[in-house]
Amino acid sequence: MKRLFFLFVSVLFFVTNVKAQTYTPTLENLKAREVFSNDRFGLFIHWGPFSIPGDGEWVMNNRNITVKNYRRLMDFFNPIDFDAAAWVSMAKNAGMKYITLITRHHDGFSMWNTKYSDFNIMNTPFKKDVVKLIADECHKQGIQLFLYYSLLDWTREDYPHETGRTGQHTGRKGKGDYASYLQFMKNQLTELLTNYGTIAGIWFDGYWDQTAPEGTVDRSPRINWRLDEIYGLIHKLQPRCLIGNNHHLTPFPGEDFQMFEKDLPGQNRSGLSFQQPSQQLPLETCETMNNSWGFNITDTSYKSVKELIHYLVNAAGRNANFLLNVGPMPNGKIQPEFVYTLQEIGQWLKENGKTIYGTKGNIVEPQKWGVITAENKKLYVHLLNVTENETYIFTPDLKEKIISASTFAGGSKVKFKQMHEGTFIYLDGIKTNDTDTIVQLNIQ
Ligand code: JFZ
Repeated sequence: MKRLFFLFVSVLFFVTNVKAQTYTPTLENLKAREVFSNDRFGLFIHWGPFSIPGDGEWVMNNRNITVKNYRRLMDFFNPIDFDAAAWVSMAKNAGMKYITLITRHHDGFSMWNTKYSDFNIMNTPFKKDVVKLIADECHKQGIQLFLYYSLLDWTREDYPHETGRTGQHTGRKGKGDYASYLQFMKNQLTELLTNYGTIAGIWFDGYWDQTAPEGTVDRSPRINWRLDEIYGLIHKLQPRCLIGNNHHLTPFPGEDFQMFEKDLPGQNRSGLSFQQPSQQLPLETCETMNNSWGFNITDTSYKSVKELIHYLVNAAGRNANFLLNVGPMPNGKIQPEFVYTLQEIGQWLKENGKTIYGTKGNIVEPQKWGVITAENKKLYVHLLNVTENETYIFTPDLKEKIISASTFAGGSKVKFKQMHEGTFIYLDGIKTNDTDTIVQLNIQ
């Protein structure tokens, strides 16, 4: 009898699991994935009361600030210089096609008018719904909006904090209650997907709080997140809304894109990216302008315009979007160093965007000299690292027959020799560019 019961339970478990594993994206969702893949460049915005101490968005955890003390920040959040229109046009002028906005980070503060938590923007002196201001402006200026939403919460009592890797010193005493926390998240996500127009995607983060660290063999979660319920709700409310989750694992059923943090797909320099790039889903990689996501007043390790353009080109060459972050200041302004860099990238994209937007990558393995992007009957060979005395580069495995080659800028003829083993492209006589010399190959 007991045996039979176990059999019954395992069959039931199997059946429900199989059900959870099936996800058939709608046609409009598949279309949205394609649009997203073509976008190639977006703006990540980490902003909230955590910006005030000028010590990054992890300040609550890193400085062991209790919930009681952290709540004081709510009384200080009054960004008098915030101008949603200026942020959105800055992103557009940088050549970005979407914005991914923090709506609620690990500190649990909600940047919109939510009914489900009093720890929200309406209870600051600012008293304005930031998600609404930015969403309206994005819709007006025709740029897509993704919302970042943290699964991890350092403030709420019902978040299963006992098993969490972080947020252990915020003064919570009670026991977590995941059923209650899950309901809270569903309520909030329903608000976000109902009151702010079309939401292009939801960017989840914090799953890893309930697993052993990256690089550990067993990364199974300590709680059952029941993500299928959350994903189902999102796709029910807005079927084309793309779901991504920064869990640093192979994508789960129900997810529509795969993300990498501080690494190009296939790389693992950060120690966060052990996962293999998906062959089916659109890819995205996010990176910071200095070394911080949220505003950090002492972090001046700004990446150069050239480095960031290289990151964008390298991402496109690996079939991935680049989500570039800014951490605006507590007054609502974006620091001039970031504004300048974005302007310069925008200028570069005005001239060279044709070789990035709507292209495909992974034409050949990334090479020492750079990468190739492809569009229609054209291949764009991006020479990112060639020295002046190099007289040719060699690219392996081009399947298509090259008809002609020229520089993308200026269109002067480029000599090449295509053979069975690969192709030589000769650099003598062509004007190279310190950032990226692009050779266009017209193919059959
Ligand atoms: C996460 C956030 O914690 C971070 O604040 C930022 O929003 C970034 C985009 O995403 O970064 C991580 C993810 C995983 C770990 C640490 C930071 N981890 O596993 O320790």
